[in-house]
Amino acid sequence: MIKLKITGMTCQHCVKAVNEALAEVPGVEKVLEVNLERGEAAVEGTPETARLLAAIAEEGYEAEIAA
Ligand SMILES: [Cu+2]
Repeated sequence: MIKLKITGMTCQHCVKAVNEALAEVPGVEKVLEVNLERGEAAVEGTPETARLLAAIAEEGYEAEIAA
């Protein structure tokens, strides 16, 4: 599982956009959660982390890998 910290999400539309963006990254088997309140997301699979971050950035949010 890869956990991400995401800043900039303000509503369920953002959650949906992030969810769909993550799901399209090669190597992502499943988006486990995108949490608006905590600004977190988790995916299952073996994607390149740089591509996860880029996919979120393309939607207009900032992301980093959560330790
Ligand atoms: Cu929104």
